[in-house]
Amino acid sequence: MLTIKNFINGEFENPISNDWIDNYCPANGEIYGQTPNSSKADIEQAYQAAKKAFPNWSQTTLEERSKILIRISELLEANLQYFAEAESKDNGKPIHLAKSVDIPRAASNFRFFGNAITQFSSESHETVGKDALNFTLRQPIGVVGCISPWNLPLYLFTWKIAPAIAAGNCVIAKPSEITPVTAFLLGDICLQAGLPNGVLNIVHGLGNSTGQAIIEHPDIKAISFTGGTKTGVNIARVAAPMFKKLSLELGGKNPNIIFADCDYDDMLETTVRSSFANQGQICLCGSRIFIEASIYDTFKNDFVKKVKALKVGHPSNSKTDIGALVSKGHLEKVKSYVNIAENEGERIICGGKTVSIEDYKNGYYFEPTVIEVPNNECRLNQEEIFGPVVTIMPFNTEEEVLQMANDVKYGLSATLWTNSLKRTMHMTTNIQAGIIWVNTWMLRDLRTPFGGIKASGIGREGGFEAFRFFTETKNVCIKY
Ligand code: TXE
Repeated sequence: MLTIKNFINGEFENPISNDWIDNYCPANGEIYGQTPNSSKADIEQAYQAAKKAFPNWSQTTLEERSKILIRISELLEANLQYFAEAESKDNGKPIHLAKSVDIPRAASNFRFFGNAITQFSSESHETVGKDALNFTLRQPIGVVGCISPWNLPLYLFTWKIAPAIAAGNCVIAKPSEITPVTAFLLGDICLQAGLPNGVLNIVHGLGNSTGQAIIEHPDIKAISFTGGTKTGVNIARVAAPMFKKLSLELGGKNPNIIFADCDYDDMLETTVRSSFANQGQICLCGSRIFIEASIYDTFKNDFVKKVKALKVGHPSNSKTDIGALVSKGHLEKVKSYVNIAENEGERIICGGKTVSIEDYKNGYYFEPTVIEVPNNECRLNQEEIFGPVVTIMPFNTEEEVLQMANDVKYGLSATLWTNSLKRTMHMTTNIQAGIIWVNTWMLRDLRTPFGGIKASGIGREGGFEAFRFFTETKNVCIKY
């Protein structure tokens, strides 16, 4: 049985209240670990450690900070197999995905922000005609909170932590209680890399106890959060009276818009990935697929053939395309949407059922599912399912599909398939989303702004945007 501990002031600690949560393995449904359910008292202990570390850390040279972050990155790379196995076991994702995407990206997060901080600079403005010079300082905030979800556990956890500490802050970070293991293992890597005690404190527990204690703490001045929209609403409500800085990356219901003039084979291959990668549990997955009517039937046949060929299996099997969903509760949620589709009379073209895997009968497996919907107003097109379920429907004109793409409360990302430049410009300027991919999906450059609009959140992560979030801006005007 694995016992996960909090990492506070460079020490591994039990929760003060001695309250624990079971940690499940999604591949077989068995309990294999215990996670602290930390309380206010643990958060206070972490806060005191972070507060104590801040004066020195914020004055550490950029070269030194950069060196430590890059060392963390190298240590993650050196332990790739170990971390990938842990991530796959904890989350249910195929091991090859954890090994090729999750852990390499966690390492890249530290390397990228370790390098980027050496290039981040302040601005100066000469106020011509008034004998004055303004300069703008961007100073670390102090103690900040980072809260991350279960779908890309170490990948998203480090996406927040790396820029926060690179910018000179001290951090209290909470991974999802559903996938705590790789965050726990990161503590040891930080010690090996020589990160001073208290700079990063990793505290485990449930959202409504540990998470709530972080957001309610009056001296944790900024919160970077990725997770569900409902949780984001609660965080905004709690944080507003304290004027905390907030970055909220929330849910999505992203359109994947396919025009007949696209590169068909490339589109088909990528659409399978953008629908079902990571069991469809990525906030950027294109879960509403709109296809130009002239190629609708061809697409439907070809797509379904490819989806049926996807292998649902144990995450450790190298041939597995679709692993286990993250939890029993989440499996139930995904299943409930298939029931809704049936009740609403929508056509389930393939999938729609749980899968029983030999020797792992209690695992949380679900078939990749394609549902044909009659309109964009149905619940399946309006609500985030966050699993291996996509809808398809035809459209006739640009205006019609644009209207449907935007007629949803979310605005995270969109994917567009076309070879027309004119159409690309018209669509991309009018789609309501923070991130748009044209003729590709999930092609990431860490310098670019990342985040959504509408119910998908506020603020942008990535590149210097992340440093702007994790710093306070101060302007100084000197009259000479
Ligand atoms: O997310 P939660 P859940 C969506 C997806 C999914 C739904 C719910 O639709 O089905 O959200 O997932 C912490 N104060 N996304 O319930 O609860 C929690 O402990 C402070 C989209 O897992 O939002 C965890 O660390 N923190 C998404 C984190 O918030 C709180 C990824 C996310 O959990 C808290 C995941 C509170 N009161 C789910 N309550 C994306 N955008 O990528 C919970 N938390």
